[in-house]
Amino acid sequence: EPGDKSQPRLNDTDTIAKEIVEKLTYSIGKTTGAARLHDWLEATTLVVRDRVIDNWFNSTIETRRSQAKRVCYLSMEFLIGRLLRDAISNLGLTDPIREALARYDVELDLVELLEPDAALGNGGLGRLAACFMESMASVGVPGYGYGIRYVHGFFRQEIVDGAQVELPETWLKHGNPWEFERRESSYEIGFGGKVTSIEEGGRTRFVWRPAERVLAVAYDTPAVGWRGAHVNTLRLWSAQSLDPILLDAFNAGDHIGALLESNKAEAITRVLYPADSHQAGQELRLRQEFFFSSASLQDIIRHHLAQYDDLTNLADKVAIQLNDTHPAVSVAELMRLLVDVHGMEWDEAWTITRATFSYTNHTLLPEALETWPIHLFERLLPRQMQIIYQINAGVLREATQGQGFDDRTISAISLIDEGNGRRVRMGQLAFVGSHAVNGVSALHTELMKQTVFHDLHKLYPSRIENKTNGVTPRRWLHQANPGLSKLIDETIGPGFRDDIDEIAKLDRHADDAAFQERFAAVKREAKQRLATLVQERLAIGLDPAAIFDIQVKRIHEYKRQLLNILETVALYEQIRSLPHLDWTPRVKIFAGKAAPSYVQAKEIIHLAGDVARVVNSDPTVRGLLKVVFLPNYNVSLAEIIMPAADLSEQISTAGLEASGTGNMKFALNGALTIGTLDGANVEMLEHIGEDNIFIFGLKADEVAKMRAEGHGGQAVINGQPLLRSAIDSISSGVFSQGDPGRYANLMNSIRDRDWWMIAADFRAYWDTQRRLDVLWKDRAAWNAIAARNTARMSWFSSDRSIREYARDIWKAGPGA
Ligand code: 26R
Repeated sequence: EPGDKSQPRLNDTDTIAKEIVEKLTYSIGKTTGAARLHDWLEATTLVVRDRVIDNWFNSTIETRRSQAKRVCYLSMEFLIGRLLRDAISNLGLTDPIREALARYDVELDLVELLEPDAALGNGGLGRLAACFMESMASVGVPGYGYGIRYVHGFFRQEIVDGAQVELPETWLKHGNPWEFERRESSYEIGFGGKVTSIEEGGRTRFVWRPAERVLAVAYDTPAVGWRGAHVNTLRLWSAQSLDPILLDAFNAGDHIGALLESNKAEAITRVLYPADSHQAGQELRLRQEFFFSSASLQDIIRHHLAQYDDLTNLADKVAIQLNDTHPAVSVAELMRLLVDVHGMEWDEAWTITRATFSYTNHTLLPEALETWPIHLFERLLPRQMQIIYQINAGVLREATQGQGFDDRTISAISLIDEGNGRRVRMGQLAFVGSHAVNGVSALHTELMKQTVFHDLHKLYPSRIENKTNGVTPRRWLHQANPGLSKLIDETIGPGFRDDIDEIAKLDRHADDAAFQERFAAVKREAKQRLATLVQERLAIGLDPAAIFDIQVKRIHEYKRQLLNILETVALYEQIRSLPHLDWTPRVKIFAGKAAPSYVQAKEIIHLAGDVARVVNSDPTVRGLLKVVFLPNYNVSLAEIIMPAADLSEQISTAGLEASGTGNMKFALNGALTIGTLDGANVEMLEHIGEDNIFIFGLKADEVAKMRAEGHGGQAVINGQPLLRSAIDSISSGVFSQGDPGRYANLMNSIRDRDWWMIAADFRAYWDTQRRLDVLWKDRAAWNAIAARNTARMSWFSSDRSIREYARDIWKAGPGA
């Protein structure tokens, strides 16, 4: 019986070695002598996969048997990265597999490196979804991730002549052993067409007749929890044409035309949109959003009806989490399915819909909030548009009856923005269609109430709550940092691997000199690993004795890589003019991708590279300052970078970073943080303690106030010679010889509007950096702080986040 726990597979080295050779022989058709590293990867993956599948069946059967409530996490992005090491580690197979491969002179670490990095996401939101999948499985929440199986994930970044170049990413090139196509789980998705109505038993029934139909086909990937106890499913949808070839056209000799429709259908899931800053309003993006929303909801309903008589108890048996507004059209689509397809009364359907959905907001940036032109929405999704009008009428009725809602507040609440050529506001739709709406850090949640959702919050005052983000300690500590994990094992025992809160026991050791030294040795090794990578990829030599000062994340004005670069230039100039001072050696490392159409972000990448070239070739700062821009930042690179940082840069303009999760990965791995009081940094300060984190700069309310008062940069710059000189050098072409105008726009934006408070925060940032220089010289003090960071980060585990969602929002999972 497959999945039968009474006959568990053996996990000793002999058994594993035998199975790997068997897979190599019979599934791949290679002898051990002829096998290439890729073949070993495939064989190893298949052996691990068998064990995953056993547990997967058990989990699925158990969820069904117990009629447990399921959590469906709808997300346009799942930035899962590589899966083999995660599965091996969570199943406790690391040693036997390493030893089994070693018998054939194959190194597990090298095999793992060959797996493509699945980059089905842009950044924070997508990586959070991946951490949540792992934590749901680890905590034992029956979870289903629903998303899109992009053929091309997030683009590969190359730097050519200093500028970012985007290249297509092809993770499926060699096939994907982790996914299972489920042809039987296919659904039709409609677009366009007409809505007709029929009178039926005193009730008007609406029928949508789409002009186009596309097939959504499911691909399932198992998500393995810690110790393999629970395995959940990530179900990604792929678009296929219903008629692969239009026979009439084909037979008439139009061979190309016969394929047009299938190309158009399959284009829906071809590529991930690489923008995370400005919503462009592209039709294909709206098609993607509806495509995966409708497929997921049809799947959820079919699943439900296979187990229960009708849909009246839907909200008791499923919770659907909307990861930002990208799947927000689901609110209208579920209403359509309940009312038009399953014949439910509007009011009952609305009650069920609200009770089923909840919504997480991940950004307050006005330019990133999704709205769709009414004419586009109406053309593509005519019935959903009608439903949105009807939902809106109900909400506005409630508001008009409420106290203190004037015309301004009512138009702010409306799902339709009448101001900008009439648009559908997806945030409002997600909000009113959900019983719970959450922000991703305490500060962000507070700002949601004060800004974007101010008026909806007044109408529904108990709907918004906070759920601070977290990261999975399995990937970001156990797997990424085996050296540190081993040291923790040896210091406080292995209990922290099952219960991350036990890591707090390290605190007692933070002041112990012997422990500090071992902690520093682990850090040093990780830095050496990163230095080797930088040497190999960029031919830049880094000294692990220097502070590794790292900022890795998407390139964005609000994240202020530019502030970091200006401080680097100022430091460079100071070292040059005062070379005999006792400078602390530093390595400044940057990595991150810019949205292809984000001009300023691309200029920032160019500037980082230009500064790196000049600084790294200047003998006067040799041994004191190095600058590196590492191309193609992704999950796999992050796994090498996080353990190697001494200093983590979390320096966004206060009020703009919803949470941040890189901040958590760095601190967990013993980096000190230099940061603003923004996002989850605020809560990190509370947990780590103010002596162990380096906070500087304006606070969110001060930023808002200065912006309102029309702050500009020039006056500040005039009073700060270091900043002034750095800006002047960049403007005069010191770093862009032969092209002095290259950074004119970037520099002028600081002089004029200083919207991101770079000039305003420069001095505080510089001073804090110099305090860190001094601290570095007292290595015991630095190491003690670093160890306390690791000891005090357990609250930022995504297990804690998931338990809070499960308890407060989903009412699902163990103990529900
Ligand atoms: C609409 C479209 C252009 C778009 C906008 C924004 C697409 C994607 C995004 C990404 C945003 C929503 C995002 O990733 N936000 C990040 O979410 C993380 C997880 O909650 C936070 O840690 C991080 O602060 C936030 O920027």
